[in-house]
Amino acid sequence: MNELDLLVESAREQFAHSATPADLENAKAQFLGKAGRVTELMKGMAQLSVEEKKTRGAAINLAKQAIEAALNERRQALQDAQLQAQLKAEALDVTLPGRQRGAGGLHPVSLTLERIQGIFGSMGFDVAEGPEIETDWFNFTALNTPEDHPARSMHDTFYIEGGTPGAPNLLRTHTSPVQVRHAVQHVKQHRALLDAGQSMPEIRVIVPGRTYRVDSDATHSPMFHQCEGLWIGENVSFKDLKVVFTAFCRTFFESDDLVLRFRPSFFPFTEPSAEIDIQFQDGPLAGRWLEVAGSGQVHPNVVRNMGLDPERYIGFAFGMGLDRFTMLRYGVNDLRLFFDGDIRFLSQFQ
Ligand code: 2NL
Repeated sequence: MNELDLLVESAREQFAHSATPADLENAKAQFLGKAGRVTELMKGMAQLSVEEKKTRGAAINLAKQAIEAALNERRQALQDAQLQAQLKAEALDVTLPGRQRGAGGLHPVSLTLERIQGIFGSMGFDVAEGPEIETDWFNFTALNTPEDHPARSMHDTFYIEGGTPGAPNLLRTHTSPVQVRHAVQHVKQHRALLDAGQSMPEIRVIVPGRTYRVDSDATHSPMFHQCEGLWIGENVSFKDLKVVFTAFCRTFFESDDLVLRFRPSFFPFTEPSAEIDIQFQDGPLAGRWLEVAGSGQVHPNVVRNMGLDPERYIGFAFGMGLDRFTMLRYGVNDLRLFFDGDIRFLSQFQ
């Protein structure tokens, strides 16, 4: 092997030993750089004759081209290797199972509300909603609640900023104020009929929503859910209340032989008033009386505050705790479970 072949061979070897592009560029400089071996050989031709220069120059050029070819080959190989390594490192295993995301579902209290809305909807009740921050008027005064009623004390009601002197705004303690708002709107809408002495369409509505009272233990939460109902017309009686609420409870609890008891009671906004108790005939609660709602014939003062003549319009109202209905239906014994947000509890209702 002549000197030039050895040089090319040595370049190939060095290039082959260069493991990175930077190593390779260093190796290249040794052969093709300004002070490299090929440049040296070129300089070494200075003393040669013209003829000798021709053949020597051609030979050196061939060697130089061979080295450049070897260099490019190695460059390409390193690039390929780097790409392969990157592809391997960034490889996606498309056969791995995806990350599971649960479907989620409705909260048990929402499930109860959906049931209640469905049942009352089938009996022709609308659903109304309204503000959780209320005025003293809609929450208490319009509902015939006297100034000195205990419900109005700081002890029972969350008062907040705003309102008028002596009548601060508050977090509604029941959803009744929304029924008053709904009735007032309804009456306004049908004012012309009423003024003409004609009949207005009946008010038949349920109002579900969050309510607030200063109270907290295993069966009371400062925020709880209520659903109230109101039916007002020219000929709506206490009997209708019994029929409607009995049908509702039997459907809700899927029990045709469920017995209801309307026990005399008192509320400022109804007269007469009754607590509604239910009794299951079988199952774990069989024979026990359970209080599930308050009810009564809407007080004439409340009918008047709705903008209606109590001599002509009459009806009934009721109020029930959604949380309590949910506890009864699913056999849950601690109300706080509904508000802890523990997925192990909540997922049992899906
Ligand atoms: C209870 C008691 C009740 C009402 C709510 C009502 C609403 C209007 C007029 C008259 Cl607009 N009354 N609501 C009546 C009686 C009882 O709820 O213990 N609820 C859980």
